[in-house]
Amino acid sequence: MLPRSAPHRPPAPLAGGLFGVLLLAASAHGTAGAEGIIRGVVDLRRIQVTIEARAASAAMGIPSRRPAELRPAVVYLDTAPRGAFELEEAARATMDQRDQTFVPHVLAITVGTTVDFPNSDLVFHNVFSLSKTRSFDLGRYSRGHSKSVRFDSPGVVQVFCDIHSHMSAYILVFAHRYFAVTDAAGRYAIGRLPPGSYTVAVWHEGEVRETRVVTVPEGGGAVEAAFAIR
Ligand SMILES: [Cu+2]
Repeated sequence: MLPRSAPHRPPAPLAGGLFGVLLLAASAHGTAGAEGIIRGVVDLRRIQVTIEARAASAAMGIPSRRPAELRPAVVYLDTAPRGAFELEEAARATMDQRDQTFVPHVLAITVGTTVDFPNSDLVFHNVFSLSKTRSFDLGRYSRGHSKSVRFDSPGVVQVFCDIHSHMSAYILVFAHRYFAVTDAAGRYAIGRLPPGSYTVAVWHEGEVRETRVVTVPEGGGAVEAAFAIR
């Protein structure tokens, strides 16, 4: 069973201040049973070029192993509907260490999720985080071994390797299930939404890049919301 204490916990302070805000949207008056979906594309092309150029010049010889599609955005509701905090089951997720890269680069989970950190490389890694949301240090371990961390507070956790300074990743921990990581084409979809107005936030590489109020009409249905991150 998952703890149901998440909504009563004060939001974790975060850069940007938006992430931990967990307000309840007025949604009880919608058509009974009507559900909507907010979906669209986050255009990351411009910012990816910038990031890759910066990384290439900063790394000086460390080959970039991350094509643009592996640095996805996360789209989420800053205001979650009623009932959003009734998470059904304890979840499990994986962040692999492969080719001296965390895979995936961005992992989005709900509170109470345990993340496994297997080492799939021939070299040792030492996964750690100094994040206020959840700090940990897994120590060094070799190929075929794994350690896990449970995340019980919402917020952003930046993950590093103590041995390889070019390794980094993000884990976004949500107190509700209304979030989506963009796919290789930048698409996202947040479904099973009661009618109402929601603040949709787009996060990318440690920052909230844009927020916008999107309304799911009384009758439900699909609402398109496109974003362009520059
Ligand atoms: Cu490493």
